[in-house]
Amino acid sequence: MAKVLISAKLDASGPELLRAFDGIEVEEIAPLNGAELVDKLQGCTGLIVRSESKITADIINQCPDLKVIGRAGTGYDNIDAKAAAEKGIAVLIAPGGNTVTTAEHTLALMFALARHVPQANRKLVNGEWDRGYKGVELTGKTLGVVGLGNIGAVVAERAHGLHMKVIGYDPVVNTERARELGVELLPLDDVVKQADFITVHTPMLPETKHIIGKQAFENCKPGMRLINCARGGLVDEAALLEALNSGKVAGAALDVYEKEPPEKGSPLVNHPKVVCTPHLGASTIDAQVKVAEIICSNVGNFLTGKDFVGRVN
Ligand code: 9EZ
Repeated sequence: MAKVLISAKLDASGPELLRAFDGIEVEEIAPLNGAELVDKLQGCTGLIVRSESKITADIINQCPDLKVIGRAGTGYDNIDAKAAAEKGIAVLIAPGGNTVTTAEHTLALMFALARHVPQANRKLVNGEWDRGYKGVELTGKTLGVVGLGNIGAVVAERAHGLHMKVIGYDPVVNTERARELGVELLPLDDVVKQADFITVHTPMLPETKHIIGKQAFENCKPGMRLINCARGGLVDEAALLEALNSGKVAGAALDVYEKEPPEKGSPLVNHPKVVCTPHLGASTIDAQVKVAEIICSNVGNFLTGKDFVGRVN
């Protein structure tokens, strides 16, 4: 009997799928860390976590029965996948479960940014009837999509429905795929020069750190608006603050931050030209159901010798 420990709060549909596998026993507990987690993992062949548990080499080395670690989501910064590989432990993610939800949050923030929705809402709640906000239309504007993986591609597709012109930069996407997406592929500098709105959707890599920084804010159109629903480190926050204060950048919509949560009173979070949310990109009921089902069936398939997807190590 294989035992899988779920150290996370998952949508019930996932564990239900996992329990339906022959020969798999499931225990669900709150997200644990350190010695407490090691203790619960003795005798377990599978582990499923979200982002709360840090699966270090130290933990991995103390769990000799472990064969597979599932991450209910897509990023896996909280799992030492290399240390796992060295012990022959597979790390699986739930590819695709968050894609549409995160793309939709990007669009929500783009609309909010274009029409100052949060700022106007705040004033009205505070008893002020201020009709002075002048937004901009999205129709006819150019959207620059930096990173055309799964999420970037959905954003691009939806933006066409809004009658935006979509241009993009991604060194790993070929012209054939770009044509399929209806996106004009350009060097990053040209995307930055031409876009009215820029949205970033790259993975966090050494070469993507501050991919939107001082240089981008120098080269961009005056009045450009920036959206980041991907990773905090992709945008240089100090350079963004300067560009907002100088007036070069008209606004920014942020769901992610270099440090999460940002400092209380952060000048960016409190900036009148910034609309922001606390890393809610993947937070829908629908995505949580999908992610739970994908990771649980994936771990179940792995442990019963069936086809699985999303191994990252
Ligand atoms: C995009 C990327 C890297 C990148 C890397 C991968 C899908 N995707 N996109 C922009 N895997 C640098 C700049």
